[in-house]
Amino acid sequence: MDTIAAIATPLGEGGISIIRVSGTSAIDVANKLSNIDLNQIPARKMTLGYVVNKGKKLDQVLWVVMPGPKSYTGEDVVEIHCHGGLKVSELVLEAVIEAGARLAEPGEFSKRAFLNGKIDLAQAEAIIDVIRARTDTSLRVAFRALEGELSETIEEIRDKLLKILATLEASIDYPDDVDEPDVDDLQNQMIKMHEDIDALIASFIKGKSLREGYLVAIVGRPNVGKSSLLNQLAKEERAIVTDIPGTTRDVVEVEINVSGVSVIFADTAGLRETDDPVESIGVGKSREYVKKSDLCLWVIDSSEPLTDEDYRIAELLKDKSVLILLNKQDKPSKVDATDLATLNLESKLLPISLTEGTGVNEFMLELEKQIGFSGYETMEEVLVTRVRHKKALEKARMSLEYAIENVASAPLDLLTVDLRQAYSALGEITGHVVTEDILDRIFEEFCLGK
Ligand SMILES: Nc1nc2c(ncn2[C@@H]2O[C@H](COP(=O)(O)OP(=O)(O)O)[C@@H](O)[C@H]2O)c(=O)[nH]1
Ligand SMILES: [Mg+2]
Repeated sequence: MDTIAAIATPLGEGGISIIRVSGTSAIDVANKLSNIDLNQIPARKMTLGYVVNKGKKLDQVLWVVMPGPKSYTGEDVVEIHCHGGLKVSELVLEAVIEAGARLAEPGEFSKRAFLNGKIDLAQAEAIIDVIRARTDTSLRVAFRALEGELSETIEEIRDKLLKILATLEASIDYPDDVDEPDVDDLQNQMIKMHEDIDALIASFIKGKSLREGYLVAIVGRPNVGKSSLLNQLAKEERAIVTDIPGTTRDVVEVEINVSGVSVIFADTAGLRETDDPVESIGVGKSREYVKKSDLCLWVIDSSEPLTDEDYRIAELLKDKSVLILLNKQDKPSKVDATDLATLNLESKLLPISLTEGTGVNEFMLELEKQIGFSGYETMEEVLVTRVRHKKALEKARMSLEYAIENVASAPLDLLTVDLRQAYSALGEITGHVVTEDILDRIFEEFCLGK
């Protein structure tokens, strides 16, 4: 394949910067710029030298030559470790391009690693998850996927499917020599596979929040204590708290690790009808956050009776998962259980006083229960973290369901059609079955130089 190059380290000032070159002529291209013969230096060891361009020394560097197939991409790879400055890495990259390499597209190194069979598609996706992980738990999950845990689980199911297919096909092709397979046995095997796939699909709820993080919108009327709640969670004054309704106009986001899950808490403008143009934009944003959030914390001022605004909020939150915080418990309560029942929300109610700090621990425990993720280290469960994987599993499950339903009545060759579909749907996850545009979409998300 043609030779590609990119800066593999983040752009900025640092100790070193690595320019990575990969492709059929990687060593030849790099050799044009090296003061030492890169064909003669020991493979996969660092050798001190210079990058020399048009007779001028550009930088003192460490050269590393990794001949394929024992390299990240499976092709010949050269790494140039130069000083970690913006200009110097830029000039070295330019020199490499002038010497005959092409600038790599985002994720192109990893794409080549996939195309050359160094990693499967689920592992390639795990690489980007390792890089993007924000908490120890999400890092563990991504790393286990990179080590091939998910791929192995999928391959095991595919192997079983293949065995069944082979048995069925043998009895279709050689009806005189091979007995018809036992229907009960076939059905049991398929039911077991169906259960395994079901469990994987069910793990997506947890897997998704671990990989993508979680968005919690703090909503409610003005002046109920939303910003006070955000500050309490952030353990610092992140949002302005005053007794003037309409203080918060823009959304203030704080990221917090809630037992392994990276959670963004968004403090929003109080929901009310307003003539103030700035505040009204803020209220519009609050509504958007409600829509895109995974959980809403609805703060209610229990020292004031419910208003029409509260009923409008209840309407807005109707299809969301909601925790209701009855704040200002230090003051005499004007809201009772009967009032709250009229809101028609089946949400958990938590009494709290943000100024006194009462109820805060109970609230944190409830939050951890709803979104937290502890004990992953010791867990055997393989997690599905990507929509792409979940969709493929659902496709496989559907084909398997057809097969299970029809196993007793349908002709054998019809059964093989369903099973083959399940087999190929699962193959999409590991990349055994993949189209060019799916590949492009996956590697587009990567950073340059990876
Ligand atoms: N008495 C009492 N006042 C509170 C409590 N929580 C917040 N407040 C006060 O309520 C007012 C509005 O708080 P703020 O957090 O700005 O509310 P927001 O408009 O919903 O963001 C401020 O004066 C807070 O000090 C509480 O638990 N008890
Ligand atoms: Mg506020």
